[in-house]
Amino acid sequence: MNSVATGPDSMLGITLQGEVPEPSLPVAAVARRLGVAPATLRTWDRRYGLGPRGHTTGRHRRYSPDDVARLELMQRALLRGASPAEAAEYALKAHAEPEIPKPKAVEEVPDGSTLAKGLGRAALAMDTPSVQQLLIEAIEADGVVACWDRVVRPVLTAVAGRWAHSGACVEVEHLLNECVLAAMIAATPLLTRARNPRPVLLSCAPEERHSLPLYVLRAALARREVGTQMLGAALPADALAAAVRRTAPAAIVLWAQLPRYGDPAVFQRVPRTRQKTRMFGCGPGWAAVQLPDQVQRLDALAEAVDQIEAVVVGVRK
Ligand code: B12
Repeated sequence: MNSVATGPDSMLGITLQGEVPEPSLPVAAVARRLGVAPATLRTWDRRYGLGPRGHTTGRHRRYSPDDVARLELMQRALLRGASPAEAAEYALKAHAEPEIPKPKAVEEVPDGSTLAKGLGRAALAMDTPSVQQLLIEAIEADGVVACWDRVVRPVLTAVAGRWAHSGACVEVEHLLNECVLAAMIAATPLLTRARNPRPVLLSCAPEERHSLPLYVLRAALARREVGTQMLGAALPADALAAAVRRTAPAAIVLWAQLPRYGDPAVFQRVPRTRQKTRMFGCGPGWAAVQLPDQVQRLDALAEAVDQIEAVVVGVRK
């Protein structure tokens, strides 16, 4: 198991299971990677303390992944017009050596990617432009499902772990939540001609405010030209019934994150329509309850996209 001190990125305690620590790099390699002159690196070290932490006089300088991460933050801040002093201060603060002892819960983030580490760092630094940029890059690179599962969720879990342990980071959770919401809405193509004649209704269970996964699902379905109707957080049961009567959706997806909001009775209150409406229960909030027979449980995003598409438009050839 990795020891935290040598982990590639200790900011949010994000260490990948079984990961081989990245080697440290000599000045020339770091200069090449950042596209700056070696002399600049020496100046940044001398003037701002942005040098190799483990360097001993007389030995060749070697930059650890943490050292390089700080330089990358310095460079990104410079690119955004900060003065060298401001950029250095930001980089040192945003990637400070962890003084706070890390609670066990946040040390292991299975499946976290390099982008996830970058997102964790930027979120903790409350660096909205970098958070937004990283989300755009992740979605462009691998799509909304991979961005959610491999980049966003590991960081949400790490932030939640820190909140559960110390009560800290609520501001980080909210910032991340709003940035992900905006990124997923921006990644949702407007459908003029959806493949499904009747919409897929997406909503949270009554009082349930964890709606983020529904925005990811909507973006993923829209990218397959499956049209949805987003009703969002905490939809009262009678409003759900009214929406079904008015739109006769092909399917209903109800999200419950918290067990206290996973009450199966809400499905019984859905009125029958002339045309059949398939119902799905998604989220950990339904985990501990028996869902009505006509309701299908979906446990993963990718599976949900496939299942819902298959139900409302048939499997794409
Ligand atoms: C963002 C967030 C919020 C935001 C939600 C904003 C929004 N628009 O969604 C806000 C700030 C509003 C919020 C509020 C609260 N929250 Co909150 N929140 C979170 C947080 C950080 C992320 C939620 C999320 O989207 N997770 C992503 C989930 C879905 O990922 P996952 O669990 O890894 O997913 C698994 C499955 O669900 C599935 N999956 C993932 N995505 C998808 C998508 C689809 C379509 C499908 C089918 C499956 C699927 O695959 C995964 C592997 O099995 C979680 C912590 C966490 N990591 O979940 C806390 C968390 C859920 N919240 C918690 C709490 C306690 C609250 C509050 C009660 C706090 C308070 N006192 O006010 C309120 C409740 C408000 C309410 N009425 O619902 C606790 C719940 C503890 C518990 N009992 O279960 C958590 C776990 C934090 C913690 N560490 O304790 N929260």
